[in-house]
Amino acid sequence: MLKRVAAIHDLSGVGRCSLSVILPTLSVMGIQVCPVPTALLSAHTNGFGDVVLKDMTDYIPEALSHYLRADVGFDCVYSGFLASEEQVSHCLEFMDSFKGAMRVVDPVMGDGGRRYKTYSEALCKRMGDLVAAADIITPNLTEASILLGESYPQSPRTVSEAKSFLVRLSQKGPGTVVITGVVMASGEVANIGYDREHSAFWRVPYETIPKSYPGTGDIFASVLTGGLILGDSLPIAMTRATVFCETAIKTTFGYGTPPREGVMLEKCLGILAEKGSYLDYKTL
Ligand code: PXL
Repeated sequence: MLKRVAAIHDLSGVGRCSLSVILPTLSVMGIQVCPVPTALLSAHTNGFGDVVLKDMTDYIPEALSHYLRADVGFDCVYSGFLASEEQVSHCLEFMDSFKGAMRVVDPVMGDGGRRYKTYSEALCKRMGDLVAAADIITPNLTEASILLGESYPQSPRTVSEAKSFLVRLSQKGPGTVVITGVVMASGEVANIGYDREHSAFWRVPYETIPKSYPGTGDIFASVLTGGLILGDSLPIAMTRATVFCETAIKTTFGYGTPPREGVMLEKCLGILAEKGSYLDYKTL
């Protein structure tokens, strides 16, 4: 049987982020994705000016009731971009309704040290409640700082600072924490991870390019989630996700397309269907 994921994210028509990239990414990995849209947007909120946004807050509990009536189950509930504070409660209800389902929270709130336009301080605060209920979280460094109530670190992180970030986030609830885009004192940029049960810390360094593409965090979290659902260990899932994002970013950079269009996922998805060897990880 194929595994099934409920993906509670927005659907943005242009700019390759959220459900527009999560659906093909998890599908090509052999996982069924059932979209639960939190909002419909004409485009993501990073580079297209004033977007059209239809809030889907009321839809989520109605969809959940239907799934429960129809005896539809999920192996994983995975949340991302939320459009209102009430949606945090709706995500928690969703997670509580499917006992044993893996709870993945990508606490989408900002990037590059800044909150996204639609994220109020109150919504960011509520995101902490969702993180507390998660098994796995995948913040970038901006989101990790918001969750910890700290300012965005301008300087590189030492190994002990990086470990402290991971452990303190894990103390909020999730047993597995992965932080993306951490500039390390060694000069490396890495995705770093912590598995509390095994007291294991991991880092997967990657090469950066001088451009930033929206949606790459969504792709990273999807590949990581897919890998874990398929039985990858944490370091292998992190490596699979890092290598895929690096490939998609470098492919796109080579074509010189505008960053607001996101990465050229269509050119790269095939890699995910192949059996790769993902052993380039290191301990942190
Ligand atoms: O990729 C994160 C994301 C998701 N959804 C929407 C966004 C963004 C980032 O800009 O605007 C609508």
